[in-house]
Amino acid sequence: MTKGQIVAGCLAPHPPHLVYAANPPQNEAYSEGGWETLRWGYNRLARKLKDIDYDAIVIFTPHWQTYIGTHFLGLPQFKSKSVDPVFPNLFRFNYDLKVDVELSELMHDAAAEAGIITKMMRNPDFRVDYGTITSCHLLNPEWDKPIVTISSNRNTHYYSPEVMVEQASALGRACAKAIQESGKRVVLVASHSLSHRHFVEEAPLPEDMSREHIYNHSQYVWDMKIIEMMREGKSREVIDIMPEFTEQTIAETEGGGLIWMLAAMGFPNFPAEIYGYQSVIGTGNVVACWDPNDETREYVL
Ligand code: 2X7
Ligand code: FE2
Repeated sequence: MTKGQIVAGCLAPHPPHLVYAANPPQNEAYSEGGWETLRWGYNRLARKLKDIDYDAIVIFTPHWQTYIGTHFLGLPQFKSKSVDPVFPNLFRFNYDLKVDVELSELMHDAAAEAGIITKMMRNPDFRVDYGTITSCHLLNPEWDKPIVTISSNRNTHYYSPEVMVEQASALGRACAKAIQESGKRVVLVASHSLSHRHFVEEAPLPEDMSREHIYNHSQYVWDMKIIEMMREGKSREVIDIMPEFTEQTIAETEGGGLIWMLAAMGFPNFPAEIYGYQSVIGTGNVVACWDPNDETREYVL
């Protein structure tokens, strides 16, 4: 069997606002639009992924929070309604998704072998988190590929951001090994924002773009620093300063997604493709892709 491989790694933020703004038939809320800079960037990345031959999406989300170990979706189908606990006015999404259980089990086993505490989620009534649904919907609105969701073990809060770097890196290495063994071509997704201080009052019309801006300038400067390093191919250095970035901007990197993904990709030293940066309720969000193929990697923005 030919070795499996990671064919792309995406940093894909999941504010439910982006799905709300796009008005897909699965979502019950209705909007007049909004956050086009991010949504158009997502559209472009989704078009790129259509041209890549791949078997499954593996997504790591900070909104499936597990306190004992790392959990993996473990049934072939999950179907329900996902309601955002903070924004039920924006996000009530009817999903019906397929899981690559074989790949999920291989990653689970490789992680367990590496000494990581793991569990397969086999509860048919389990409600898939809105991070998974938002990022997967925006990257693949057709939902025509199976996915695997990996939970975020709360190392940052239970221990420290430094421990998260160690743990999420070990998980990334284990997942990469499992993907190689699987023979499959896989897209990895780290589902999260960058800086994460946000407003505590919603505008009367959530999509009123005259109200949208980054929460504060220091947060913006930090986000730009991280994005510049991504562009320069300094992914190892991004992880080195991640604990400080996470603490200074309360960044959603705390969940471990980007660390996991870059570790699985062997800390690439080629430039990330940048598809768009915009704030959502004051948080900083970038859509980015690491394309390991020299022939197809682009300078997007
Ligand atoms: O989960 C989120 C997020 N990460 C960023 C912005 C707005 C809402 O939800
Ligand atoms: Fe989030």
